Amino acid sequence: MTLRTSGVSNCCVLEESVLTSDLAFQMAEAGVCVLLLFCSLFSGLVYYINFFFENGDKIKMKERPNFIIILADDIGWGDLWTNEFDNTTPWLNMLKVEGKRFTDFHSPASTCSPSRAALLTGRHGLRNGVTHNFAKGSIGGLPLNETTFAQLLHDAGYYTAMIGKWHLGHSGPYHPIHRGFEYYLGIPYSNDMGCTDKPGFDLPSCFPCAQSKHSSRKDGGCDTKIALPLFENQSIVEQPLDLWDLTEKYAKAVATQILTARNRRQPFLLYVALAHMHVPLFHNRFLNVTAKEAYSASLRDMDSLVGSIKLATEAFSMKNTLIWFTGDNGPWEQKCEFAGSVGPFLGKWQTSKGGGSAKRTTWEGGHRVPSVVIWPGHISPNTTSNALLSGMDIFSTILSLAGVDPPSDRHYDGIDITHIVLHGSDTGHKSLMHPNSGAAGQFGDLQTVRLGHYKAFYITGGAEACGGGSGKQELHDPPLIFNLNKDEAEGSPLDPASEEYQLVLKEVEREREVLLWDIATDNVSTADYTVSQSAVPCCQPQNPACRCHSPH
Ligand SMILES: *[C@@H]1O[C@H](CO)[C@@H](O)[C@H](O)[C@H]1NC(C)=O
Ligand SMILES: *[C@@H]1O[C@H](CO)[C@@H](O)[C@H](O)[C@H]1NC(C)=O
Ligand SMILES: *[C@@H]1O[C@H](CO)[C@@H](O)[C@H](O)[C@H]1NC(C)=O
Ligand SMILES: *[C@@H]1O[C@H](CO)[C@@H](O)[C@H](O)[C@H]1NC(C)=O
Ligand SMILES: *[C@@H]1O[C@H](CO)[C@@H](O)[C@H](O)[C@H]1NC(C)=O
Ligand SMILES: [Ca+2]
Repeated sequence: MTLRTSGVSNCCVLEESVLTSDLAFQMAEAGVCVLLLFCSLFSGLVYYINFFFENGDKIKMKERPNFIIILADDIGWGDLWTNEFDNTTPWLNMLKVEGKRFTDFHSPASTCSPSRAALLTGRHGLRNGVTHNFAKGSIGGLPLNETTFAQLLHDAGYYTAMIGKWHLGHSGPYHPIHRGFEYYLGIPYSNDMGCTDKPGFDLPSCFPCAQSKHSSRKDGGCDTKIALPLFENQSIVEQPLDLWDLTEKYAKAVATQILTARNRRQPFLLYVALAHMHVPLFHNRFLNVTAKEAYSASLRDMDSLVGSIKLATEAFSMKNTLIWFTGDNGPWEQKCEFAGSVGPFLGKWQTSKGGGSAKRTTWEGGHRVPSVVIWPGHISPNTTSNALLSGMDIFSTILSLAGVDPPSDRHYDGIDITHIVLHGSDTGHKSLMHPNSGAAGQFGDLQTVRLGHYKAFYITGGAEACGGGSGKQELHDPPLIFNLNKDEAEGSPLDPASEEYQLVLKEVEREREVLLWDIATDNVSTADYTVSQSAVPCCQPQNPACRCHSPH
């Protein structure tokens, strides 16, 4: 079978002849953006497709499943599978219909670095040492004696690659290439931590990168001096990167990595940490949208990238692939129309005092995130679980499915939920603690406790709201307790004199003591948060804005 393409129009002919009508129909639904993305994806890969067909269709993969973990940035619970945005996300809607959706799933923290560290290690920040965000100039990162699921799967024979945002220390041995990933393409931290030549939508809006030493300026957190770098392995291949073709680059890299694993006849782990939905927002570069439409255009762009990841597994017959999509924390409310939706989880007790109740807080909007998992033939399609779950469970669950044991000289907070994923059980965590993530208290301290459908706060505090206000930190002894079954908006705490309150309080205290004691007697790590100018990624220090271009 020989396929040839020369540009978009031929590419679309290729699709019609190769794809089943079912898939073509789904793609039509997903709209022009996906088609274009898909075309550009495959126009670069026809060589590989030729190679693949000529080498025989029936390459047998080992029994162990492939894993693709897709982590969105700052996405809101209400951004997916709600009426508000349903027309915007056809591919993620398809994931929901083909897989299992989790409605009570929580990011391990409500800000980037701690959430990602806990996802990769299955341990709270109090154990793995990462309790707040790393900076552009951080010399440290996720402590080196913490073990990521990528290291464990790699050691067990998996091909491992990461595409996207790391934010766990990029300097020296902290770079993803030393933390279990054989290949890396992505940005070392958030996409607002450096300028680009064509800035995306942000508040305040940012200037392009400086062109000369004299034109550099600083404004409202936007730095025009250090451009956002794109790394491939340990090399900066583009600085500043072009936000507007990042989606396409990531889509191509995903397909190439899947093919690499296939050619090596190894099961694979792909960790795809999207730049979407963090500000600055960007979208398909063929669209021209207003600020008001920027969020949904970006959401659609993210959805098309998820679609091309799914299509790549199908196009290369990698049916034995589990894809798990979730988010790292809730919406960044302070960014107003450029922030996502918390859905019904309004955190009313907090907002009535003037603070924001999403990202950086332990209100539901801060850490309850969308989550769905598919694995054709293994996970019942179109099912939902309301079990209390955490992003840390991904660690224990994929290791269990791969038959890999994590190191036994430390304790884990994630649980193996294969019984929920595969067998329809609905029993998750009895209790789950949420770490302080910037809005109140010491970073990382576990002062918010979920117990069944109850939630207790020993400390409250608001993040900055759209328009500026932020609620003051308040200690609560006895804690505020909400019944989420009756009050998902966390508006009115239970009466401390009630029998219900007293029963819940006893159990909350017990669960919290057990966990804190367990952490106190565990092997825990400490992260180095020292900052140095020398650690800032800069391809050409003598150039304004650290500019350089890749050779290709
Ligand atoms: C990235 O590193 C891997 C592993 O060392 C290597 O196989 C691959 O060729 C590298 N890719 C690039 C573009 O440097
Ligand atoms: C985008 O739309 C605006 C308003 O509709 C228009 O003024 C502008 O020229 C358009 N830009 C491009 C590049 O088409
Ligand atoms: C999925 O489940 C929902 C709710 O149970 C149902 O309304 C819908 O028709 C199902 N969709 C498919 C494609 O089976
Ligand atoms: C901590 O590490 C030491 C040395 O590796 C080990 O002997 C001990 O059992 C570990 N503690 C826990 C709680 O796993
Ligand atoms: C990491 O190393 C430090 C210092 O050697 C040690 O105290 C800690 O227990 C180690 N962490 C783990 C998880 O083993
Ligand atoms: Ca984030």
